[in-house]
Amino acid sequence: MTPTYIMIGGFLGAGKTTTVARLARHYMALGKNVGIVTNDQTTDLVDTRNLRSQGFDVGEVAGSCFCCNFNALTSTVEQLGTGQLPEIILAEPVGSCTDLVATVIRPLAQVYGKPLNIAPYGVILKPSHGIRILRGEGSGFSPKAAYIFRKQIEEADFVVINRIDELPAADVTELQTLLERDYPGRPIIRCSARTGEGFHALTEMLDQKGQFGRRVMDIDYDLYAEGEAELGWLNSQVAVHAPNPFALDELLLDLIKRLHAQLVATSAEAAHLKVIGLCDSSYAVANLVSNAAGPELSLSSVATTRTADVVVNARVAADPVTLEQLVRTELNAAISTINGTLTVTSMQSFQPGRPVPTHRLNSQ
Ligand SMILES: Nc1nc2c(ncn2[C@@H]2O[C@H](COP(=O)(O)OP(=O)(O)OP(=O)(O)O)[C@@H](O)[C@H]2O)c(=O)[nH]1
Ligand SMILES: [Mg+2]
Repeated sequence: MTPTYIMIGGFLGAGKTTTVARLARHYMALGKNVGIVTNDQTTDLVDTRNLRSQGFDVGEVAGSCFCCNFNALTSTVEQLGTGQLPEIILAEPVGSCTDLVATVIRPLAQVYGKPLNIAPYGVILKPSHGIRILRGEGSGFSPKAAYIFRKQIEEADFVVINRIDELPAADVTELQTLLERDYPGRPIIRCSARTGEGFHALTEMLDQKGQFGRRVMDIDYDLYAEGEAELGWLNSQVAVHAPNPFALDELLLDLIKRLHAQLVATSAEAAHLKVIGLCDSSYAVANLVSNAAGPELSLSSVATTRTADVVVNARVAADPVTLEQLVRTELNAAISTINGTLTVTSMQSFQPGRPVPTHRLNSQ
């Protein structure tokens, strides 16, 4: 059977990983083998740990985006499954990437050389920043980062308005109107990756066959590179030890609240700040998708422990040196509340470099 490649795009914190996990459960419930590929510009991905903790078969492309290391994407795909490729391959690109039709989807169809069904390319719209960008208001990011956000939608076969479980109905209607105004002809699906509301429409859309993955765009790579470089990127992993058992969920929430307070105080807009804490067989995840939205515990462990590994991934409109200082300070502060000690296993902070795609195919 020819494997199906489903790539779910969208801005940082839009809900890609949550959607991929729900889709994986959906296809597994139908009896299909599923493999997932995650992606980041460096190692220590919260998403990989999160999805593996949920029991999925996950391969990781860490160190560059799918578009800039196309061969790593295909070799990672080939390592999924046992002996043969899974029937469903779910791929999550980096949330600051665009031009993925020309650099990933067309090359998979035209260069890869092995048969794949390529599903329609869906992009998840992140309401917290999206509504401000589509209205033409300040989003907390510069116009260059907003350019990336808009380009992501432009190349989509369909757009998903996510988080309808919490969005006011008037905002959903407004988002739909703004999308229809600026991107006529894109099917729009309204759903909640968290509750599953609207998911049937998403899986039906993904099952469609036809002329998809063909919206190759004109794009200004200078602007794209400058927009990406305005984000500070930080991935770190620390080992926490405490003399007495502590609640893992509370530690993560305390840490993300502290980080949020500092971002607000320094007017550094969060694109996505995510933290996973792992102990024994339990794990918890806390997120901040925008300064206005505030922090939340998205997956609770209900665990008490004396030791945990904590992985922090931060994508923030701030320079990476400032971001690293802030994360180090707040990690120490949060861990001192449990009288714990902290060992930094890894700490990488940087600005994303200019995207230089392995392939860029204009032809349809
Ligand atoms: N309320 C609500 N929260 C959601 C929904 N989808 C995702 N979230 C939350 O939004 C946050 C970000 O979700 P992710 O799935 O990690 O987003 P992402 O697009 O993978 O983020 P990056 O990989 O960093 O680009 C998490 O806290 C999720 O729990 C939704 O439909 N409703
Ligand atoms: Mg993700």
